[in-house]
Amino acid sequence: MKKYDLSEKAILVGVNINNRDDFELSMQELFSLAVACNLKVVGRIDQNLRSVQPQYYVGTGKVDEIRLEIECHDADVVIINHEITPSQLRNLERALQIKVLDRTQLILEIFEQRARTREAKLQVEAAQLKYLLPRLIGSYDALGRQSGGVGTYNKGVGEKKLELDRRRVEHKIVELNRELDALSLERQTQRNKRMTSSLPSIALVGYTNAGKSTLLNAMVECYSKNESKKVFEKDMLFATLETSVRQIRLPDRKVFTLSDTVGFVSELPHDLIKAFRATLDEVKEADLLLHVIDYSNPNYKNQMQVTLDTLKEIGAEHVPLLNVYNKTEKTKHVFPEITGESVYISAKNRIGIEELVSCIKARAFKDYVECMMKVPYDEGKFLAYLNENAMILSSTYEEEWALIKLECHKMDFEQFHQYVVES
Ligand SMILES: Nc1nc2c(ncn2[C@@H]2O[C@H](COP(=O)(O)OP(=O)(O)OP(=O)(O)O)[C@@H](O)[C@H]2O)c(=O)[nH]1
Ligand SMILES: [Mg+2]
Repeated sequence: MKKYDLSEKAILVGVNINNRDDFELSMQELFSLAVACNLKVVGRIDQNLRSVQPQYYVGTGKVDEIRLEIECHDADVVIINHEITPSQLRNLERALQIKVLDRTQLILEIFEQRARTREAKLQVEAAQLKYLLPRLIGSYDALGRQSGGVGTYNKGVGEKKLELDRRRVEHKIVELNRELDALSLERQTQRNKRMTSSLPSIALVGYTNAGKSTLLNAMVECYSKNESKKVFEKDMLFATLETSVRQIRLPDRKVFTLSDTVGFVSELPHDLIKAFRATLDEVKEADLLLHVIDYSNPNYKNQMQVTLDTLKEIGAEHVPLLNVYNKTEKTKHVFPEITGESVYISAKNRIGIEELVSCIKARAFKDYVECMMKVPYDEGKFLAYLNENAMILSSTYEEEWALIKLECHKMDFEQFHQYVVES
């Protein structure tokens, strides 16, 4: 697919159906998506309609207006604020004589530009091909159906080529999915390894640009010796595409894993969500989700709903959720504050991190018990296990055994009950 650079000029086109109050915000978001795709936005055309028009998405008169706008700015691409049908795309490209991208394609483009790991690249490619499949026909219009004729053996050149290509694309999708399944299995093995170490796993989820990566970095800065473990954060939609997992060790030696994940956006292409299912398994299998919200965004409520809907779509609606209202310093809300299932913080200014941690502890470590164990020195393996899997609070060494005050998972407590001297 064609790449874009800042020298390419884009015109945004949006239909406001029935005067939606969030129309302006959604056009602003389209602007940010275009910028994230490295395009320079030079113009914008809106139209109020009761429903989108079947032929061109906009009304016929608007098509002329868009054409004028293109000429006026010497634009290279038109971006539509919806997913349009294959025939609307074809009609618009023919009428305007330039490239037309819809919202879905734009998001796919951004993902393609950002994908770094093999898995992310394959996931994006699979989603792109699925998007392409019903749209293949447009590219072969020029070849036409010259031969006309009767029966399938007498198809036009264009049709035959199209069928061949369609089969090739379908085959490629199957191949990609096979490779993705293999990678997903690998990921599952890694996750299983992590899970047997019984550390609680916590995942950051939320709308794109809410501050998930900034919060992960804040936690790493506060609770990890190794600052090189920081991840990429930026004021740009879809800064993060790959899941990163970090170990966080709290001062009381409680340890958990924290994963940063890809952000969500309204109308995130369905195939893209499906393609990213392996990466998002991290979310589905977490013990706790931190729903990071850009509280300073006037559209934050809508964004929260999009996140909840997307979580449902990936099958993660059962995982306990803590609302983390971020960027609170930009609002009038007094913070840091904890209320019920919500905590108000500023990840960038590292304010409210301790409050957040206390909320995490109350939820992720509720199955932990404090006890005293007496472990003979010849049980070296068990001591090593405790070091790895329990929070050692203090230890005293006597002649034949160590007396260890610790906090461990309820399951470990029951399994190793013979060592417990006090609880
Ligand atoms: N004012 C303010 N800005 C913040 C805060 N937290 C994060 N940001 C900014 O918000 C922007 C996005 O932050 P990221 O951490 O990259 O957001 P993200 O949720 O990881 O975004 P994606 O990876 O794109 O989904 C950056 O410019 C951050 O500096 C905050 O508490 N206050
Ligand atoms: Mg991020």
